[in-house]
Amino acid sequence: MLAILGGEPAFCEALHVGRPNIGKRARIASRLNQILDSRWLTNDGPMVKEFEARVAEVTGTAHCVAMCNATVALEIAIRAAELTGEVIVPSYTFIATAHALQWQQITPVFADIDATTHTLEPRAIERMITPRTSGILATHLWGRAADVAALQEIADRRGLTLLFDAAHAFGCSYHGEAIGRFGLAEVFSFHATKFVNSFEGGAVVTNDELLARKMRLMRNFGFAGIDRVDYIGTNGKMTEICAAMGLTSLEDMPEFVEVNLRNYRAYRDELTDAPGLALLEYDEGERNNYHYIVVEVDQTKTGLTRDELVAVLTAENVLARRYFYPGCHRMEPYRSLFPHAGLVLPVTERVAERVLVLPTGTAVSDDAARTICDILRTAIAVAPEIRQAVSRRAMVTST
Ligand code: T4K
Repeated sequence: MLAILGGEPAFCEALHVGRPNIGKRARIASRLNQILDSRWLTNDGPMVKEFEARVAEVTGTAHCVAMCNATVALEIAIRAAELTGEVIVPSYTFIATAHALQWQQITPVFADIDATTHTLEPRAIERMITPRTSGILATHLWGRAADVAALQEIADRRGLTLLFDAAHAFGCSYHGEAIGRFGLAEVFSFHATKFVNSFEGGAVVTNDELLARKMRLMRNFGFAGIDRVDYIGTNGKMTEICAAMGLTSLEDMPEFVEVNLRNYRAYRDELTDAPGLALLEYDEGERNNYHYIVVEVDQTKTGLTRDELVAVLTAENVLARRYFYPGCHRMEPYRSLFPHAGLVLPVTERVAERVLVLPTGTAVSDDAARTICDILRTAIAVAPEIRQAVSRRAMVTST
């Protein structure tokens, strides 16, 4: 019996979305010892340099500038690219994409997404361009590439700079070419919850040498030498310990992909005939990291809302997420600044109400994935009972 109806939870230990992939411990430990022995802990040390070289190699880019996290990396990339005024972004993304602009007084202008890919819809971008627009910052959501060719065509035709938030897309490709090589620059996240992690970390990759040089100055207070500051800068440096974790994660990438792919296929097979649950599929002709298991819930067929299914899973100790609900435009400061933004974001609003992200990664087995699908299918089969149980719970918690 389902836990929400009074049964025992399927899992004793919680299964989280975002549980980190941990590379080989012995390698992490030996790198840590190397760092401690060398007494070089941060400030562009040897591990950071090695990490940058490996990331540039994997992405086939000329320059990689590692940073303390992707949010700072986005801020620095935006500043180094000299974006001003307004920049077009999706609202259906992590809040950092918008904040990185607003933080430096650049207005994020939210454009709608494509209902199938969940990435920026090129025609929606065209509608939002004004004389103040200086660029487009597109997200490769769930690691699936945005419509790079269409975005580049618009950027070229309208004289805009194109940047990519590639936080989810390390190790992925677009038309067979590694993500990292598109637009003026692309930004990866190596946060703990990402496919490849460095505890906290991020990087900008680019083929533009001048931009890379500027970003190196900017991430280190603008220092161009001892006692010499050439530029306004901040502290965006990656530490040696983070680079050590990042290097170890990079070595274990093939294993992470293998596990993610196995889990993705288990979810796909099990959900094929689940009414109202559509798994977002990866194009197996591309390189993918398969790091996000994304399901769209069609309430008219499941008889349950996405949020009711989240309640069912939570009772079973499966901590699914509603990424990226409710959309940046419904969060502050954007909700107050642009109270009517939703009017031009119908797809964003619909997708944000329907998406459910399920656990995967090396902390999750394919058997666990099958059990999760079983729970979902069982819940749908007894939808009226579930609805009652969820509303009873809501009443109890509100009194
Ligand atoms: N652009 C995009 C498109 C992004 O998705 C992100 C980050 C960024 C930019 C900015 O990158 P960074 O500046 O962070 O490098 C999490 C991550 O913190 C965030 O990095 C990530 N996107 C976002 C999608 O997910 P929250 O608010 O969901 O975090 P939290 O604390 O709720 O954790 C998520 C799940 O992971 C939970 O189920 C718990 C689990 N978890 C988390 C950590 C940190 C673990 O099991 N172990 C851990 O160590 O944002």
